[in-house]
Amino acid sequence: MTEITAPKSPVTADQFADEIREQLKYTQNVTPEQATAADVYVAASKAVRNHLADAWFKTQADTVNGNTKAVGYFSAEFLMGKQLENALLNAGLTDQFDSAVEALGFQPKDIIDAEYEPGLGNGGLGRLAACFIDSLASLGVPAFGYGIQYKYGIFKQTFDENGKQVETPDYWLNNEEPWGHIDYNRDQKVSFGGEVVEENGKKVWKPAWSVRAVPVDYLVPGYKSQRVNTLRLWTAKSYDEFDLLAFNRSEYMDAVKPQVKAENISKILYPEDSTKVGKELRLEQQYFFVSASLHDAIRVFYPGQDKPDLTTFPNKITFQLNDTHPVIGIPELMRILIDEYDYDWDTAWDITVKTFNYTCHTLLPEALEVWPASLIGELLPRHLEIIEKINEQFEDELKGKGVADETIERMRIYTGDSVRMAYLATYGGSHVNGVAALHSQLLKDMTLKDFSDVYPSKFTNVTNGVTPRRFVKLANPGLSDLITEGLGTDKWLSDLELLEGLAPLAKDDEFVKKFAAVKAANKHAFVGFAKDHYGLDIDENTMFNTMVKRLHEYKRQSLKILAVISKYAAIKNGTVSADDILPRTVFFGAKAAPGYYLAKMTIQLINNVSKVVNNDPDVKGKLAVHMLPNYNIEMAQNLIPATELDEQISQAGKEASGTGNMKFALNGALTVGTLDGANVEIRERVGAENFFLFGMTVDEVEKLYADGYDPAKYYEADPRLKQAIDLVANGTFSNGDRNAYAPLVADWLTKDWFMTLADFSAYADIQAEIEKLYRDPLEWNRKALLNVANSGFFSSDRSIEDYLERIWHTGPLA
Ligand code: 6GP
Repeated sequence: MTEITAPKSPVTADQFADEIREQLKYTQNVTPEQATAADVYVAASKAVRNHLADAWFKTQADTVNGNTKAVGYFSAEFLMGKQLENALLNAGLTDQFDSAVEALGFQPKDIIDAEYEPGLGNGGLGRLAACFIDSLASLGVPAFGYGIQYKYGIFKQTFDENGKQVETPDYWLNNEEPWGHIDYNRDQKVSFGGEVVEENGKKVWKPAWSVRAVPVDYLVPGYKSQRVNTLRLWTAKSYDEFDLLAFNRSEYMDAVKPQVKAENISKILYPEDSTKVGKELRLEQQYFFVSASLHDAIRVFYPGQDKPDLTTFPNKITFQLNDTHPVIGIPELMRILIDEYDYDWDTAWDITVKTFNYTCHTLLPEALEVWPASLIGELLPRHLEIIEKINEQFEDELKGKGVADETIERMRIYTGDSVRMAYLATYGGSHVNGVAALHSQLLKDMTLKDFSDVYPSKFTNVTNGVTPRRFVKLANPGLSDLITEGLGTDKWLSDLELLEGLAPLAKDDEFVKKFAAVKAANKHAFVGFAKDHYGLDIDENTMFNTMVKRLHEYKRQSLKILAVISKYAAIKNGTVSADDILPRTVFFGAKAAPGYYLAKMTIQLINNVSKVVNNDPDVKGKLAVHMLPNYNIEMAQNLIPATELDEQISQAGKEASGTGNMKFALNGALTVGTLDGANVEIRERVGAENFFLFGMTVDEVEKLYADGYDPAKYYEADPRLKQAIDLVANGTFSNGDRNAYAPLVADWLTKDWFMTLADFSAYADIQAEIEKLYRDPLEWNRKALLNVANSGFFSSDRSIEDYLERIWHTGPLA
C-alpha cells in the first residue's frame, strides 16, 4: 500500500459557495435566484473540476517524465455512474459542497440527483473498467482509460402493458454534461477501406475514407491520492461537413451522407453483453478507438518527435485489452511501427508483444469475437495482411515447438475465412488473465487450453474487485459510519482488508444490533426511493431478496422466477401454513439484449408473475415480486445496501466472475449461490457457514452433459417444479393464454441448456435453511456482518495491485 496523504484542504464552504455562484453567473448565465437544481449541479461540477486541474496537470507531467510506466486501459465500455458525488468525495470537498448548496437554498441530494447517469456500458465488463480507473488513480498509478464517447449509451428500459421490454434511446448528451472536455486540438485521423499497393518495395495502404477522432477528456480523481488521471473517450467527426455541390443541387440528404457515415461510428453503444455481435459498424468502432488511442499515446510520450525511439514504448506504457473488443490494436500497432515509423517486422513484433496484455471476461464460446476475414479485408486491408503474417509466424513457431498438426489447425488465428480475436490477443500479448480463480482455471483447462499448454507462463489470474468508495461509502453512508466507528478509523476506504477488524465485533450483540439497524434504515430509504421512482408500495417488514444483473439464460433468472411461482402456488394451495410463510419481497432488475428472444420473454414472464402475485389478496403481506425498470448504477447504489438476500445462481462454469456478488457481500447481504465465478472465493473468505451454497459443480455439470441431459426427467421428479412450470404453461400469468410462454416452456422441457431444472430442487430446498436463519435476526445479522468483515479482498484496489505485480510490472508515481 502506498502512503496516502490527506488532500490539501482546498476551500472553505463559503469560498466554495462563491465558486459555485461564479460558475452560475459566468458559465450558466443565471442568477442564484434563477438557478434550478440542474444549474447548480452543472456549476458545482465545474467548480470541482477546477479544483482538480492542478493535480491533473501535475499527474500528466509526472506520467510523461516520471519514475514509472503508465497503464492504458483499452475498453469499449466505461460504465461510470454519476460523477459529481464521487468527484467531491475524492477531492475532499463533500462537506464544503453540502454547506455551500444549502447556503444557496438547495438540498445537496437534489443537486446530486440532478445529474443524468451516463450509460456507456452494458454491465459487468463496463462497470469493472470504471472501478479499475478509480483504483488506479487512488493508488497513484499513472493511467489512461481509452474508449468511446457514445452519443447514445445503453438503451433506456421500460415495460409495456403486457410486461414486455421496450427499449428507447438514451440520449444522455441532451443535458449539459460538465465533465467531459472536448479537445479539438488533439484529434487523430482514423482511416478505413481502400487498398494496399507496393511502392518502392514497401507496402502502402491507400485508404478510401477517414474520420476525425476527437478526444473528450474526463478527469479521474484518486481518493486522497492527489492524483488525477485521464479517461479519454473518442468521438467521431466528419472531415467533410457536407458536400456543397450536392447541397446546392438541393440534394440535402446526399449532402450530409459522409458526415452521417463518419459520425455514426461513435453514435451508439452495442447493447450486447457477453455475446458476440459481428457487425461492420462494431469493427469500425473498435478500430476507431484503438487506432486513435495508440497514436495518442505516442503523441503523449514522445512529444514533438518526428522519429521517436519506439523501442522504448513498452517502458512508457502497457496496454490492457478489456476483452476482445480492442484486440485489433495488435495489428494496428504493428502497422504503425512498420508503415509509419519504418521498423522491421521483428522489432515491431517485439515491441507489440511487450506492450499488450489481454483480459478475458467470459466462458461462453459464442462470446469470443471472430471476424469474417472478408470484412476485415474490406475495412482494413493492410491489417488483414499483417494478421496473415502474424498467423504464419505463429504456425511456424508452433511447428518449431513440435506441436501436432491437428493442434495447430485448432489454434490458427487466421483460418482463411475468419480471424479469432481471442487467439490473436493471446499470441500477440504478454499475459492473459481470467477474472476469478475458477474462471482463470477454466480458461486454461478448456477455452484456451491449447494456448495454455504451449505458453503456460502467459496465463494468470486476477480476481475482480469493486471500488469501496462508490459502492460502500457513497451507496451506504450508514454502514460506512458504523464501520468507521467499529474500526476507529476510516482508513478502510483505501485499505479494504482492514474490514477484518470488524470480525470480533460479530460477537458483540450490541454492535450486531447497530448493524441490523443500518440495514433497516437502508430498507426504509429504498421504500421511499421505490415510491418516488416507480410508484411502488413496498412493505419494509419483509425480507428484501434481490437478483440484479443482465438477463441471460446462463444467469438463470428463470430459476428464481420458477421458485417464486412455486412458493406462490404453495401459499395458494395451503401446502404451507400461514405461520410458516416468511414474508418476502423479491426484486429483479435486468436488461435483455434487444434481439435476445428468450431473455425478453423471461422479462415478460417476471412482470406478469408480478402482476398476478402482487394483486392476489391470498398472498398479500407474504410475497411480492417487482421487476424494476432500467437497472443502472443509480439503482444499484440504492438497492444493494437495502438487500438482505442476494441471488448469484448461474450455472456452474458460466459466470466468469460476477462483481455484483462482491457489492452485496460488502453491503451486508447474505448470498444464495452456486459454486461459480467469484462466488467460490467469496464463500472461501466469508466462511461456508455464512453463505447459502446449492447446486451442481462444474464437474457435475460436465458429467451430466456427457451422460445426456433430459430436463423433462426433473420436471416429472419434483412436484414443486412441475406445478410451477404448469402454471406458466396453463396461462395463469397470461390471462389464460396458453401460448404466451410456449417457447420458454418448450425450451425448459426439451433443451434447458443451462440446467435450470436440474438445479431446481436444491434451490427450492435451501430456502428453508435461509428462512430459518432469517427468523433469528441476531444470527442473520451476525453472519451478514461477517460477510462485510471478510470481503475486503474484493476491493478493486487489490485487483489493481495484482495487475501491477503479475501483469503490468509497474507501480505508483513517486
Ligand atoms: C462479464 C462477465 O459476464 C462477468 O462475470 C464479469 O464479472 C464481468 O465481465 C467483469 O469481469 N462479461 C461481460 O460483460 C462481457 O461482455 C465478454 O464479456
